[in-house]
Amino acid sequence: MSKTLEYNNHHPGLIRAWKMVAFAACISILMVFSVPSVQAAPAGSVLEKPALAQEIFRNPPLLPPRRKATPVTTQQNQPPDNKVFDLDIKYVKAELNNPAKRDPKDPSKPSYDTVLLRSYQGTGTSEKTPFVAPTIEAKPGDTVRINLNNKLPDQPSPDCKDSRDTTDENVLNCYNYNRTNLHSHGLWISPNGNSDNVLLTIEPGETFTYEYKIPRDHPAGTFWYHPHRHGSTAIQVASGMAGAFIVRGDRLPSESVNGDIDTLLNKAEIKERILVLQQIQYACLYENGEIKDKKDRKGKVVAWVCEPNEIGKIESYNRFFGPGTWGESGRYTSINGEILPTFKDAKAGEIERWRIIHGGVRATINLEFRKLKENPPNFNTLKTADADSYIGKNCTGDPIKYHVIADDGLTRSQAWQTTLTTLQPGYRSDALVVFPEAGKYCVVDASAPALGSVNAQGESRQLLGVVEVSVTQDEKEKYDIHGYLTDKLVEAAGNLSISTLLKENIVNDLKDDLKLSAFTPHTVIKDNEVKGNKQELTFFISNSPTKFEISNTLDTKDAQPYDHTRIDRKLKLGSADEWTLQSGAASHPFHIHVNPFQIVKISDKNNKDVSLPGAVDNFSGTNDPQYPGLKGVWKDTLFVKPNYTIVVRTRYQRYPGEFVIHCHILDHEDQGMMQNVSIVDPAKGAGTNTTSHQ
Ligand SMILES: [Cu+2]
Repeated sequence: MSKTLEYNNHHPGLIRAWKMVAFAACISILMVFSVPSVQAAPAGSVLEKPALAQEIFRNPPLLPPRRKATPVTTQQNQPPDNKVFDLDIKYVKAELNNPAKRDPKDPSKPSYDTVLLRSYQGTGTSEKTPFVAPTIEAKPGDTVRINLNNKLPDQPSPDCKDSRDTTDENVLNCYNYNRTNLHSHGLWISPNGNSDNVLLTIEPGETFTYEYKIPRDHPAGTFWYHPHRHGSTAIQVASGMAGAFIVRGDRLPSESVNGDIDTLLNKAEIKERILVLQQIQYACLYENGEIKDKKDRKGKVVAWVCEPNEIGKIESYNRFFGPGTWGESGRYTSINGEILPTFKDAKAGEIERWRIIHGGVRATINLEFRKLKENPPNFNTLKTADADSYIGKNCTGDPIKYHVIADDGLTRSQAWQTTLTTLQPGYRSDALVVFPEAGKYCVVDASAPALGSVNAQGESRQLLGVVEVSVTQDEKEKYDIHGYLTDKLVEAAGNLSISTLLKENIVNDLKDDLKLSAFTPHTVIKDNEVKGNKQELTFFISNSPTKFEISNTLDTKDAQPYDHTRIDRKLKLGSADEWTLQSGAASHPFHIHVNPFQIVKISDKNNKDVSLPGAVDNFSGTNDPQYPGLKGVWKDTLFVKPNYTIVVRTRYQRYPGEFVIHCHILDHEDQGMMQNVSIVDPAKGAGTNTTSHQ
């Protein structure tokens, strides 16, 4: 145990992994059978305090006042498991389908590019799709251990031309690209020790065991994991190093405690799909490191190209990231490691739960489903530049209505009916989808306006894949989806093993426009909990030289790039803050580790609240669908556009320690758009990162 002493008084920042290994081994033995501490959350009963109700209802919207709503804390029916994953990180050479290239032997078929990319290999990985990480599934109460074995070479790739001799941690440096670590994005677990700690480095050749003790009251939902070492995050995530992390719950709601939405959906026998969306942005390079591309007559790059004998790689930030690069690459957003996949086993009228994870870097996804007309031209050789026209001619059905039930893994208090969901990098969306009739449906990524996109130049419409829907007796062509879904969920609620009174409440909730109040994981953060506590944050990009920065105020003059030795914010354990988020240059997805936040308000410059359901967000001239309906929603990642003011609230309910907030355009994060925050227990003072799991 003597190694644990090395934790004392360390500077925040990049702890070398060798210090951690012995420590991890020691605490593993101690922690495996111990019980994670469960700290009671403030009760959210509005009935108990009727005088407050008026004030509370104004902002943000609340759960219906007729029932209590507290975080789920009941014991899982199943005992906790200890799950172990072995993940090697190494270069993998594989063939990636490239619809823009034709098979010389059969031009009706696509060809492929050979690529050599960093990849997770090990438990649950597939040879066919090496550039997506395996899905990790766990229950609240489980301990998940991931043996991360960094087998990347201890030297920069010969193809890398990025600056190698700088000591500036925000200047991209080839020597960093094979360093790594792991982040469990959205998990509500400790940021310390060998838990969700992204402030350490696992060097090439080192092995490190991450151990996630998922508390018993952890929400069930859709989360994900990816590398997060400052300076190599974008390169590694863009190579496909990202996977789903699903927490499944079987806790029924009770009169005093909320339950898992899984219990209701399982009763309704709803099938699910897990979809990890990624942008794998490989290129073939000239000897000088420049990307081989194809230009149109006006000299505009229309695609990156690889000859048959060449190998596509991601070894540099030069032209790989930045505004417009994803579009010009002509690459495709992959789903679960496949390009333009066909989902074959859907049935008309069946409700499916789509757990959608944006695990990519440089595209905004606006998800729609549209019926594909009969006998369409083949889409397996569709170039991204031709996708808009193909969709316009062939995906001619109206976008189908579907219902979002969770954002970033956290169940909404009411299902949100929509025809389009915006997923920025890091976002998750759980949607209940019903394909109303047999046939084929296009999975469409609708166009995004410039300021609504992480590409900063707007994005054209793309095809992501196709769903083949077979006919059943229950074809729902003639039904309205909202009513059909309500009926199915009401029927399922009737079969839950809960008290008659609660069942009645849940049924009434569902009939009241699909409210899900009995299944939300977090209580509303009210004014009297925030007590006027404030945090301010502004993203900024300063010029000459370019610096990616964050300000602790709403003034861009205070913005600074990341410094691993600096704690940017000290936050008080047990308290709640209201955060005001802005951007002084371009749009950036704000992500905070560990504790999620609740959206209070998103205002444009005219002070119009565009987070309200039904709001029209057209301040920049183009209609942007991403904000309306987000009021009151809990998330861990949220897009911040310039000229908008976003107000969110978060509580630091447990887990003292140090972690980060950052822009989820990961190349921005790598270049300095990140801050260290420390949650300090007022009873114990600073230096809390000497503890391990809380
Ligand atoms: Cu950014």
